[in-house]
Amino acid sequence: MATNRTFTMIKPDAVKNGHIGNILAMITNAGFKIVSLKLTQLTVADAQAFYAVHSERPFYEELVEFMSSGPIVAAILEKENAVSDFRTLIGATNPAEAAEGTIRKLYATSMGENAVHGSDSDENAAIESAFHFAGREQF
Ligand code: DAT
Ligand code: MG
Repeated sequence: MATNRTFTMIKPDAVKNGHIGNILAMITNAGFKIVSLKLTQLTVADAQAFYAVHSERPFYEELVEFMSSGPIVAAILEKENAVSDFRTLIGATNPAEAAEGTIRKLYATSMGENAVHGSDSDENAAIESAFHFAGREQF
C-alpha cells in the first residue's frame, strides 16, 4: 500500500484545554510521521472557506465561530492509508459515539467542540494541506 498523507487540526477546545502534547503523542505513537506543523489561528473568513462544504448545514455558523475562536495546531501527517487510519484514530464526530481509546473519546467535549479534524479523502487532504501550508513547509 502506498504511503500517503492526511491533514489534521487540533481544534481550539483541545488547544485551550492543554491537550496539544498528548494528542501529538497519540498521533506519532500510532505511526504517523509529522511532515508539516504549526500553531496558527483561522480568521472568520478562513473558517468559512475551510468548511464551505457545510455552509447550508444548521451548525455552520457555530462551527465557523468556534473554529476561529482561538489558536489551532495544523499538521500534515504521513503513513500508509493515512486518511482512513487517521479517521479511525480520531473516532466518531460525536464523542458520545467515539470508540474507547480514540482522540475524540479522550479529549472532545461535544459534537461541535470535538478536539480534532481529520480529512475525509485523499483529494480533500491535498486541498486542506495546501490551504494551510506552502510547499516549502511540507517536508
Ligand atoms: P468530521 O469532523 O467528523 O469530519 P463533519 O465533516 O460531518 O465531521 O463536520 C465537520 C464539523 O462540524 C464536525 O467536526 C463538528 C461540526 N459538526 C458536525 N455535525 C454537527 C452537529 N450536528 N452539530 C454541531 N456541530 C456539528
Ligand atoms: Mg469532515
